[in-house]
Amino acid sequence: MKNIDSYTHVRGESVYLDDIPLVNGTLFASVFDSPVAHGKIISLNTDEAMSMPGVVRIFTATDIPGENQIGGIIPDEELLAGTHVHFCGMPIALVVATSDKEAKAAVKKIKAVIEPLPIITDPREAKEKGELIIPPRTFQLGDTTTAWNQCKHIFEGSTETNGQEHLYIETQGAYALPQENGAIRIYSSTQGPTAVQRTAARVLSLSMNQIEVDTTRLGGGFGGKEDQATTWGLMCALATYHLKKPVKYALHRIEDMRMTGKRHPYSSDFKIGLDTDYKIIAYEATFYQNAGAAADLSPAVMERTLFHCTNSYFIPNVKATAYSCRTHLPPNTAFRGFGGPQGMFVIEAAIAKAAEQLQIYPLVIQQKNLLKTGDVFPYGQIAQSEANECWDKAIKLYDVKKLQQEVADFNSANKLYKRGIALMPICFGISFTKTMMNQARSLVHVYTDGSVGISTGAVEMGQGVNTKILQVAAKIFSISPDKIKINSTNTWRIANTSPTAASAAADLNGKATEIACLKILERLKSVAAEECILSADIGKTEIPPFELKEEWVYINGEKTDWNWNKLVMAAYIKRISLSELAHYTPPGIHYDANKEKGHPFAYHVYGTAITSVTIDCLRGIYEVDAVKVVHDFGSSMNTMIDIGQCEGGIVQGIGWMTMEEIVYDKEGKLRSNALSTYKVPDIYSVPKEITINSLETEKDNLAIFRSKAVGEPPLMYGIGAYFALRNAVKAFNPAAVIPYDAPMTPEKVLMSLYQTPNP
Ligand code: MTE
Ligand code: LUZ
Ligand code: MOS
Repeated sequence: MKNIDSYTHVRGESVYLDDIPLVNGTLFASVFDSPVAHGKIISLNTDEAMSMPGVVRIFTATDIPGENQIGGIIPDEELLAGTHVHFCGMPIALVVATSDKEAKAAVKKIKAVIEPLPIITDPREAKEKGELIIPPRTFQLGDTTTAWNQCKHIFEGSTETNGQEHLYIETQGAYALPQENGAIRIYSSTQGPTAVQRTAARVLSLSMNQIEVDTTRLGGGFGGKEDQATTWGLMCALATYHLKKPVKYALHRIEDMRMTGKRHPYSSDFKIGLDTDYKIIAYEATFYQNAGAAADLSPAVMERTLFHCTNSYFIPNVKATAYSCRTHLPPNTAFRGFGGPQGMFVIEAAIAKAAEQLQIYPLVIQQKNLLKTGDVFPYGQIAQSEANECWDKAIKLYDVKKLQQEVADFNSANKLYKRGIALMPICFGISFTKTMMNQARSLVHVYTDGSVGISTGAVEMGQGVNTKILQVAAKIFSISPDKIKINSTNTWRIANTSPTAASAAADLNGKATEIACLKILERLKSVAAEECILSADIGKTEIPPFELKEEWVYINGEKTDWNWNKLVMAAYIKRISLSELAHYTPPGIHYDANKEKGHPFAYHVYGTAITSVTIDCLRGIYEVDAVKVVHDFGSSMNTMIDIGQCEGGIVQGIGWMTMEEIVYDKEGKLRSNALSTYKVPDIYSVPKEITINSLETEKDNLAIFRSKAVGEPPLMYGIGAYFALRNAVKAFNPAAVIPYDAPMTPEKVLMSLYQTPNP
C-alpha cells in the first residue's frame, strides 16, 4: 500500500501550516532575539520600531498574563527574557505588524543594552563550574573496579560528537485565531499538540479546554518540534490573546537555525577492558552532554544515552555516568535517536581503539560481544535479542569476507584513493523512557454511508504514521482503504496526547485504533448475527460461524447478501453506537530511577549495517559507496514506508557523522547559520548504494501487528560511515593518530591523511 499522502504531495496539494488560508485581518509576528549569549538586560528601546510602518504592537515579558515559563521537564525557561538573556537567539520581544515584511523590518529597529556576563560553551567547563541541569546519573552492572583485574587489555580514550541541525523542510511556525469567549485555536507545526496546549494555558493563564491545537501534518520534525514548536505557538497565542486578531509566525530559515536548539553535542571518556579472546569484561564511560541554556528535553535525552551506552553488546561490568551541562547555547533538544546515537558512538570508538591497538578487525570484537536473548542490559531489562541473527545474516548475505578482500585489493592497487569498511550493529529500545508517556487514544467514527473517520494523537511528519493507522482500520474492518480518512491531530478530539516521538506513534496510536475498531466490529458482528440468523431462518439459539471479509458477511464460509454498508446502516437503525474512543498503554513496562533498574522498553529493534567508503587522498573528499543493511522490521506493515524510513535515517545519520558541522564561536554565536556554511547531504553525497534486507521475525513483541517501530533506529547505521572513513585514512597513513571527533569532515580527513607523528 502506498503512503496515503503521496498523491497530494506530488501535486503540491498537501496542507502544511503555510497552506492554511488566512483569515481577513491576519497579523504577522517576528521575534527580536538576544544578540549576546549571556547578559543582564539594562534597557530595551522599542520606540523607533513602534513607529515603523504597519507595526501594531510590541510585546515583552511584562505582557505575559500567566507564568512566563515554558520548561517542559524543569521550569527553567522563559518565553520572553525578563531580566537576563542566556543564549544568542533567546527571544526578548515580539513585534506584531500587518505584514511579515513590516514585522521583520521593525525587529531590526529595536535596541537593547545588555551588560555582558561570562559565557560558557563547553560542557566540561560547565561541569567544572557546577552548572548542571540535573544531578548526574549512573547506570551500573556488575563491578568494574574489581573487573579491571581480570582484563588482559585495557584501553582508554575520549570522544566528541557534534550537534546537528534538524533542517526539517518546513520551518517552525504557528497560526493563532481568536475564538468566542476568549478561547484560542492554534494551528501549530508541532509533534506535540498537547505540549503547545498545556504551555499556552500556563502562559496565558487560561484553562486547557480553552486552547485548541490542530495539526494536519509537518514538513518534517525529526525531534526538533517535539518540544520547541511550543515557543512559536505561544508567541502567536500571546499576540492573539491581547489583540483578539489572528496572528501568524512562520520562521525564516535563518531565524530558525539561530533561535532553536539542535542535537546535543557530547564530550565523553571511555575505558574498555577485554580478556584474551576479546570478550569485553568491563566498560566505563562518562558523558558530558552540552544541554544549552535550559533543560528542555535534556534530562530525558541524557537518560537515553545511558540506556544505549552499550549498544547491542552484552558487557558484564558496566559503569556509565552522565552529566547534563548548562552552557550558553540555545537549549538543545530531541533529535532522531534522542541521545542514543551519542552513547553508541562512544562504545564503537572504544571497540575501534581496542581493535586498532590489538591489530585486529573491530568486527572480531563486535561479533564476540553481541547480545543474546537472556542477557541483561545495564538497566536490568532482559534482552529478547535479534542482534546475532541480524549480524549473521548480514555477514552471509553480503559476503563480508569478500567485501574486506575487495577493499584490501583496492587499497594495494591504488595510491591516491583508499577504501574503508566498517560494520555497525544497532540496538534501540522502543518506548518513551518516561513510562507515563506511553499511552495513546484513538477516536473512530463509522458513518452511516460506511465511510470511516479516525482521529488519534499521532502527528504525520512524513514518516507515514497516518498510512499505518489507516491500514490498521482497513484490516480490522476488512474494508477498502479508500473508505477511511485520517483526520488532523486535534486536542479537542483527542486529549492529553504524548508527542509523536520515540518512534512509538504507530505502535501506541495504532494499537488504540485497533482496540477501537475491534469494539465497533464486535457490535457489528452481533448485528450481523441477529440479522443473518433471521434472514437465514436458523434456530435462534445457535450462531453459525460467520466473518466479515472484504466488505462482505460470510456465513459458514458462504457469502451472504449482507455487505459492510448494509450492516452499518442496520446497526444505526438498531440505535447501536458506530463510534468508539479507545485507550492503549503497553503492558509490562516500568522503571525505578532510584535503583536505575527496570523494564523501560516494550521491546528493542536490532540490525547491522556494512558501510564502505572511498576517499580521495589528494583532496580529502570522499564518497560513501554502499550501505548494506539487515534490519529487524519485525513483521513489516508497509515495506515501502519502512524502507523509506531506513534510507532517510541512514542518510541523516551519515550527515551527522561526516559533513554536518555546527560551529558556535567562543561568544556563543552560531557561525554555521545558513545553508551556505552548514552542509547537509544532498543528492550527490548520499551513498551510491543503499540495500536494505529484512530480518522478518514473527516473534511476539508489543508492536502493532508485530511490525516493529522503525522511525529512529536506522539513523544509527550512519555511525558506520565515520569508522569506515577512519579505516580508509589509516590505509593511506597508518601512523595517523586520529581523535574520535565527529563529524569526519573532508577537512579532518585531509589533515589526518598528512598528519605526521609527533617527533
Ligand atoms: N521521517 C520523516 N519523513 N520525517 C520526520 O520528521 N521523524 C523521525 C522518524 N522519521 C521523522 C521521520 C523521528 S525523530 C521519530 S521519533 C519518528 O519518525 C516518529 O514517528 P513514528 O513514531 O511514527 O515512527
Ligand atoms: N522523547 C521522549 C523521545 O520524551 N522520551 C523518549 O524516551 C524519547 N525517545 C526517543 C525520542 N524521543
Ligand atoms: Mo523523535 S527524536 O522521538 O521526535
